[in-house]
Amino acid sequence: MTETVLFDYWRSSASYRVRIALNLAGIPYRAVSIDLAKGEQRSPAHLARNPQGLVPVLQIDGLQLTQSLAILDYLDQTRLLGLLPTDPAARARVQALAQSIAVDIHPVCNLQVAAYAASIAADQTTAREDWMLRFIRPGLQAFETLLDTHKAAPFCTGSTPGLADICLIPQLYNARRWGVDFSDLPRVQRVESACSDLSAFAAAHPDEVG
Ligand SMILES: N[C@@H](CCC(=O)N[C@@H](CS)C(=O)NCC(=O)O)C(=O)O
Repeated sequence: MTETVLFDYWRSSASYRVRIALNLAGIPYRAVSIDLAKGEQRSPAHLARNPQGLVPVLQIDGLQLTQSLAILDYLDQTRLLGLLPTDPAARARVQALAQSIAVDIHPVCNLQVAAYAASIAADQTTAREDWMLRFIRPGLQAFETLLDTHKAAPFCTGSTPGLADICLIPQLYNARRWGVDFSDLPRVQRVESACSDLSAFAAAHPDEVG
């Protein structure tokens, strides 16, 4: 069997998603840090792994995979994690929750996007924080409303953790990092509490791997 290697960065939300899924799957892996603060994602060695210059990259089963959602899908399908329901309508709802974070919030708050926005801001003192607040807070408020519609518990969409939880928890870490308050979002907080009780989530936390 080939060794599973995750090229990641401790604070990267997209990497954090994959760490959670690898833990849920019980797959031992070696983590190789790509230091985003030092620009290692743009090194020739990393660009050879991922021409996008992003983490995570996962080497598994003789494959080299990029894009966290694609990696989660691969792990779900090959390790039968049950991250998505089989019913098409329920599946679409879970994907909508997950994508509201991974497709809508996360990309505009990515390192290079936020850094560029801050660099062209008139007042640069709080530009990065203002940018994060501008996108993360409404995104989480909408997520709370979507959760309210589902009325599932204790996780986003039921009694077991799924794709939406895997996307939410790293986004909450990121929100705290940038001082975005979500103490008024009770459903989001309940999901966070349920996930933090699971070792797969706890062991993937940036403080555990950084
Ligand atoms: N859609 C990609 C996004 C990956 C991504 O944005 N990764 C960030 C860290 S969370 C990164 O590598 N940023 C490096 C940079 O902006 O230079 C995925 O889900 O894997």
